[in-house]
Amino acid sequence: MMRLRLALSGILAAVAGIAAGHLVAGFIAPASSPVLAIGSTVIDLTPTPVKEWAVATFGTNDKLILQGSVLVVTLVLAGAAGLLARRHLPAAVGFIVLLTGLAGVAALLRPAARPLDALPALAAMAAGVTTLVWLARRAGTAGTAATAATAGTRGTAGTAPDGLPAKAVAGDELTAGPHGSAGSDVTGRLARSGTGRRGFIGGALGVTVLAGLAAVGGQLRAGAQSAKKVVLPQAADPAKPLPKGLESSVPGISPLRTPTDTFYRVDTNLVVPQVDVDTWSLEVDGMVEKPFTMTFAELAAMPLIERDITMTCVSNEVGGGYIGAARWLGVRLTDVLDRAGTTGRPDQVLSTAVDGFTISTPLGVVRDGRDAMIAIGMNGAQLSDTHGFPARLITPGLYGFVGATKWLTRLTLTTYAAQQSYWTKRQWATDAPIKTSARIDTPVPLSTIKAGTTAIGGVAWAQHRGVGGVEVRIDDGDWQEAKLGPDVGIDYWRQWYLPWDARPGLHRISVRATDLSGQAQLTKRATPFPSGSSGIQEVVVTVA
Ligand SMILES: Nc1nc2c(c(=O)[nH]1)N[C@H]1C(S)=C(S)[C@@H](COP(=O)(O)O)O[C@H]1N2
Ligand SMILES: [Mo]
Repeated sequence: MMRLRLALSGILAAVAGIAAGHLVAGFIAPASSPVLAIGSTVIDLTPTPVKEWAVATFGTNDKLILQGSVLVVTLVLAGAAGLLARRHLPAAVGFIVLLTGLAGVAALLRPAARPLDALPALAAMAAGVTTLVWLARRAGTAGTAATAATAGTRGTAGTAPDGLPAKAVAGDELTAGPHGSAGSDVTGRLARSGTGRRGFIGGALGVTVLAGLAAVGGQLRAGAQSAKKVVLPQAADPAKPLPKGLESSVPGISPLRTPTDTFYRVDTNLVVPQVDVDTWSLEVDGMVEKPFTMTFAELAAMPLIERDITMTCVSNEVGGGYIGAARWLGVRLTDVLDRAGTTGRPDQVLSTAVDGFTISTPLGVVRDGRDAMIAIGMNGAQLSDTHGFPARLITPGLYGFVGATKWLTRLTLTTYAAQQSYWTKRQWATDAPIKTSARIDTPVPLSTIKAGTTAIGGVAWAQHRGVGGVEVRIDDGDWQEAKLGPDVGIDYWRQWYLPWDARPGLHRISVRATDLSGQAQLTKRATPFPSGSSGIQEVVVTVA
C-alpha cells in the first residue's frame, strides 16, 4: 500500500511540476514548457532513419505520439523516484531535481532560447519537489504529518508528538526503512488510524486539481497570444483569377485550391511560434555588401507579387497528403537580396526562422527567374500562425524543406561549404526539386463503389516543369490518357479524371504523370529520404 502511495507521490510530483512549468511557460515562452522542451530536443536528436520511420508510421500524429512518450517516460521515472523516497527521501528529491533540471537545460539549449526560458523548468522543480515531499510524508507518515499539522495549529509549530521537529521525524522515518522499525511503525500507525489514507488521498486529489488548473491556465494563456491582424496591400503583379476546378464535376477530387485550414502542415515545432509582428524584423546578412534589417511594414511596402504555387513536402509518400496548392502574396526574394548586394561567391541562401530552425536554398535556383518569394499572404489572408506568420519563403519547384522557411527572420548569403542547415546536417539532399508525380483521389483506396459509370480522378504535379499529361491504367489494361483540368501554370498542380465504366469485381487502378518536356515520372520506388519519394501509385477498389 505504502509503495503504491509513494509511487503515486512521485507521479503526482511530476504532474504538478509539468503543470506548473506549463503555466509559467504560457506567460514566458510556450515552447519552454518542460515536456515540450524535452520533446523538441528529442526531435532534433532523433537520427534521420528513426524520424522517417516515425513520420511513415504515425503521419501527422507523430508529434502527439512523441509528446505522449516523453510524458509517459517522465511519469514512470517519477514513479520510481517516489519509491525511492521510502528509503531515501533526499535521493528521490534529487531525482526530481535532475529530471526538471534536464528540462531546463533542454529549454536553454534550444537554438533561439533566452535565459528566461529556464524559468518554467525551475517552477517545475519547485512544484515537483514540494509535492513529492508533501505527498511522500502523507503516504508514509501521514499519521505523524497529520498530527504535526494539528500540532501546528495548536501553536507548537514544527513539533511532532515525540518532541522532534516534524521535518526530522518525517525524514527519519522515510529513510529509516532498512535500518530500523520506523517504517513499519509508521505503516502500523497508519493502518490503525485510517486517517492517513484519507489524508493521502485528499492530498493527491488536491494536487491533481491544482495541476489540472495550472495546465489549463498555461494552455489558455499560450493560446491567447494569437496573431495580430495586419493590413496586406494589393499585389502590384496580381495572379489571374483562378479558373473553375473539376471539383464541381468530379466528386471526391481535390479542390483546385487547397483551403488554408486543410493545407498540410509540416515543421519541427511542438508549439507553433507566435510572432509579434510589431517587433518582428527580417535581417539580410552574410556575403552581402550592405547588410540590413527591415520591419514588416517595410517589407509589405515593397512591390508585391501574387502567385499560385503548389507546395510539396519531401516526406510525402506516393499517393500521400503532404501537398497543397495555394495563392501566395509576397515580395520577390531577389528584390530583397538585390538591396543587399553580393560580395564573393555565395551559392546558398540560408534562411533562419524565429526559433533558430534553418533551411538552405540554392542561390542559383533563387536567381533563375522563378517566383521565389517572401510570402506574407496565403489564399487572400495574412499567413496563419501554423503556416509561418508573419512571413515565410516559398520557392516554386523545390520541396518545402529546401525553400519554404516559415516564421522567417533572417536571410544569409553563404556557401554550402561554409554553412549547413537543419535538414542538410541530417543528410537530406541539398538541392531537392519536386519529383513529378500523380495521386488518385477518387475512388478511395480499398473502398467499395457501385458498378456503372463513375470517374477516376486526382491531381498531378511537376512543379516548375508543368504537367504535360496523365495516364491511367485499370488492371493490366492499356495506359489511357486522362482528361486534364484547368491549367494554372507550371508551378501549380493539375487536376485530372478518367470516366470509367466500372464492372463488378476487384480492380487495380494505377496513374502516372509526364511533365511538359515529355519526361515521365520515375516508376522506380524510392523512399522520401533523401530527395523525395518516387514510384507509381496503385489503388485497389471493389466494385459491387
Ligand atoms: N521554420 C520552419 N519552416 C519550415 C519547416 C520547419 O520545420 N520550420 N518545415 C519545412 C517543410 S519540411 C515543409 S514541407 C514546409 C511546410 O509548410 P506548411 O506547413 O505551411 O505546409 O515548411 C517548411 N518550412
Ligand atoms: Mo517537408
